[in-house]
Amino acid sequence: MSSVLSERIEAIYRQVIARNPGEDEFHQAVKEVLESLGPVLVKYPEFSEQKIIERICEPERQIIFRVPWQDDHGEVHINRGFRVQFNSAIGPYKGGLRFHPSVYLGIIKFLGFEQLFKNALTGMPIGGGKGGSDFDPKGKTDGEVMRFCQSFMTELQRHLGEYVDVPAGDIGVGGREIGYLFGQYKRLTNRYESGVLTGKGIGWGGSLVRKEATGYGAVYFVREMLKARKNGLEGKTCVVSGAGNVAIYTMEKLQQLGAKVVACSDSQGIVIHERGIDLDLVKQLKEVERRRISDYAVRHKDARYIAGGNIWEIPCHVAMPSATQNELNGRDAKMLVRNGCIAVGEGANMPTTPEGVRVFLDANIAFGPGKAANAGGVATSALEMQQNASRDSWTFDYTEKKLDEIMTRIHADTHATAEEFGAPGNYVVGANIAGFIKVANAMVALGLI
Ligand code: NDP
Ligand code: 2IT
Repeated sequence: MSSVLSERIEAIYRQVIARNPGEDEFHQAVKEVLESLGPVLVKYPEFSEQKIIERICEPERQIIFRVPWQDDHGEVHINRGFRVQFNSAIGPYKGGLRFHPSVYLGIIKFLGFEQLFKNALTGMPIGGGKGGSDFDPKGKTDGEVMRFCQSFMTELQRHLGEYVDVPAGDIGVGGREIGYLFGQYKRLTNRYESGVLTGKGIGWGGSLVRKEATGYGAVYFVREMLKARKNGLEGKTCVVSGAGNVAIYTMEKLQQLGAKVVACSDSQGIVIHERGIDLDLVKQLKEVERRRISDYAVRHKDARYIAGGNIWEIPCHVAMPSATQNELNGRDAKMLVRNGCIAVGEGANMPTTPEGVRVFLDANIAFGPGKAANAGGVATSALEMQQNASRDSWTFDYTEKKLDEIMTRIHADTHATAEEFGAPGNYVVGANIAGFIKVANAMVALGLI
């Protein structure tokens, strides 16, 4: 990169920090993308003239609202709701809702920023957005979660629509929450507008494979990375962090493809089961009983539970961080490399710190960044929107085949883009550039809006 160019990109980054103080995760996500863009500006001078990077870093709209609700004892609680509508150049805003006590504007903005490039990579007509709340669903009754979701949607509904903004799930938002949110949207608008939310139940407008899609897709991406290196998943030992939606279906597909998953986790600790994780039990504990992963070791005496343990200390060939941002740091990455890890696929959004990413790239590990590797979830959301628009529902096999094709194509695109821009094998550069170019071209075509 010429020094003039790097100075220009540096200046843009400094401006992002100044305009968005205290939003560390957003700064981190922006920095990683900007670091990839030097060669793009050389090839496409119109992107500089039109100030595309500056515009892309500024969300189109940011909505923050009060969410009052009552618990089962009649006590009043007030949470904060967010929706950041980041970019609609290639389609309506699309992206999940996160309910977690750590949520603040910086988290939602980082997720929205990642989302707009990820969505472009899917090849589907969806823009980028993200939302959520600092509400903590843990320990709440179904009634409390329902009342919270109804209050949240009472405000959010005015900003949504199948051609406007289409939320889905993320941490703390699964099938139960999408049901309550959709019910309230339907009641307030008096419209059965199926395409306004994705991740719906199969009996009321949902798509088969959406529940499995993020995890399955991430494994397909790893399969493709290994294939490019003349290797495969059969017989590999894997470690998957988290025990939520993404982690569960990552483990399921790894097992289906002949790999052995020896550990998973939740925010309290890790469980190690050398003969292979019993996925039916994880599903029962997490999807049905909503319990802690520590209970796994209560029911399987030959499994080990370590409270507060570090899952990346467990030797494995393939690591799939599938819990949350910045859960795998430089030290963890070094340990994984030392222990023989050959591939990392990010099921979560930005789970690896910048230092960790550097370690993996320097060690020539096959590293699939979240933007590319976890795009299968939102891609299948777009397939759900297609089915809703045509009032159709596809079979599991047909939908899964489409997901596989999309992930295989995202791998090929990001691989080829990395090569074209002088960084062969670097999927971080490949994903950032391929996603950016699609959005930037649309923004140029649509004029200064
Ligand atoms: P879930 O709520 O289903 O599961 C989240 C899992 O991660 C739980 O095991 C949770 O443990 C753990 N976790 C959450 N926050 C933390 C934390 N701060 N520290 C440690 N562990 C934590 O969410 P999903 O599986 O849907 O999401 C997981 C990741 O995947 C997120 O980064 C999300 O953005 C990303 N993602 C999700 C997609 C989807 O379709 N759902 C699509 C693409 C990416 P505990 O229960 O103890 O809190
Ligand atoms: O991070 C993500 O891609 C998601 N949480 C899924 C978004 C979606 O709209 O399906």
